[in-house]
Amino acid sequence: MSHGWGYGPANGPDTWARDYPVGNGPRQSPINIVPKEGRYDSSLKALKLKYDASNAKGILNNGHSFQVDFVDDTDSSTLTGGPISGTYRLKQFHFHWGASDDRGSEHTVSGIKFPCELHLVHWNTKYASFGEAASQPDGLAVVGVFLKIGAANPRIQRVLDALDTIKTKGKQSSFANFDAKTLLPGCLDYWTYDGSLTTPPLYESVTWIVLKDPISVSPAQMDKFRSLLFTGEGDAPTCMVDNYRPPQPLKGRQVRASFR
Ligand code: E5Z
Ligand code: ZN
Repeated sequence: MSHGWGYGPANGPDTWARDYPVGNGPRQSPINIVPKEGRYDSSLKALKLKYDASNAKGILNNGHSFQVDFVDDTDSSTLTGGPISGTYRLKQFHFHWGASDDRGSEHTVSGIKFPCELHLVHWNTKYASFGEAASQPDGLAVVGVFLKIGAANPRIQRVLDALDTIKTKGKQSSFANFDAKTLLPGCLDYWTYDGSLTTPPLYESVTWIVLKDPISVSPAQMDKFRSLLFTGEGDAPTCMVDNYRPPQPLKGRQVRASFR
């Protein structure tokens, strides 16, 4: 691809496997979750998220989404428990969303799409760095949280207010003192399965942990996501919307549920 991967007709998800053949592999993400086919596993532990607000570092428009980045040189913001062994450190969170509220999530539940999906990305500290972990089969754990339309969510507003400072691709600004745990729903029941990055390089390195319960955002808050641009300053502007990969073949994988 002469212009790199994206979400348009010429460089979107249907084209990615040409440059990233693992995109046709056995454990690609996202998937459609069919609750009645998820097997309750009583051996699954409760998720433990220990996040330190002071690890929040910056916010970046990477041209595909925006991400809030965290300092990850100590074990002060970690994910343990759930389906994983050992300790995974929080690296960043980001979102995927639609051009309208009838689509935007990557995972679907019984074929139903949500307007947005939050991904909290963690790496396994048995490896030396995120970069090393990112291509290992047990390297990453991503917690996925669906957003649904409802009441305005005051806990996400500070993130949305920062988007004015990173409208175009490549812009970043400081984003300090933010506890990502405030973005999670009250109940941490989840589905889990072995999958991949949902963007190139599509590495099959992710233990997916998808929360059953969504969080709420208002229609006006969803519109704020759509005020970002895929394009850089000085380019012809293209709104950052529909930055999701559709569900991929399950290929015999088992989805487990932490709840009955
Ligand atoms: N949508 S997602 O949660 O599946 C997801 C999460 C993280 C990435 C992509 C999708 C991601 N992409 C960057 C490319 C990468 O991190 O994985 N690079 C790894 C190598 C590296 C130094 C990173 N080397 N830093
Ligand atoms: Zn993602």
